[in-house]
Amino acid sequence: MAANCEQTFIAVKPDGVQRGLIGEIIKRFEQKGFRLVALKFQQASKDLLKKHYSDLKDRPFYNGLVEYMCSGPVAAMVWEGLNVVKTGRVMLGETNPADSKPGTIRGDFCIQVGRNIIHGSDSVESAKKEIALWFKPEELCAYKSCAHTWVYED
Ligand code: IDP
Ligand code: MG
Repeated sequence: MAANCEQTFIAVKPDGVQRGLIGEIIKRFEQKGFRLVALKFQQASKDLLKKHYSDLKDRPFYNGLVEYMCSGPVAAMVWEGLNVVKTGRVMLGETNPADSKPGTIRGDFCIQVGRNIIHGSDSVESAKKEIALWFKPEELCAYKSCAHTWVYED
């Protein structure tokens, strides 16, 4: 796969949705130059969220995290581009908004770790797993962005 076809899974969590931040978050990824390849607004099931956060199942906050994540709809997305996983995490900020710099999404829009408004894959490997969990292959759109040659050198 070409380097600029790397993909990451981004989800606006229920608090981000309720606070009207879907547009702001999409705007930041769009204006950076990343390409949206899938977008789904859904009430995720507890089963899906338990799988999504299965790595954290032994943590004391796990049950509360699953409850929070299914407390309302989420906006699930796949974004594509060069180093999008790592850069996406930089754009999100730290897990705890208190440690997130202004200019990052969590640094600008939230206060507490249990209401940190957005999820982003932490590695290319977890991105692949998360995309497969949340989307069917046919839900990912293949298209060429007309901005491509203005975003990338080649
Ligand atoms: P990440 O979202 O930055 O990748 P993870 O460590 O994977 O952070 O944790 C997943 C999510 O679990 C966090 O985004 C946050 O919503 C929640 N979380 C993490 N640590 C805590 C905690 O100490 N208390 C409550 N919720 C937490
Ligand atoms: Mg994580």
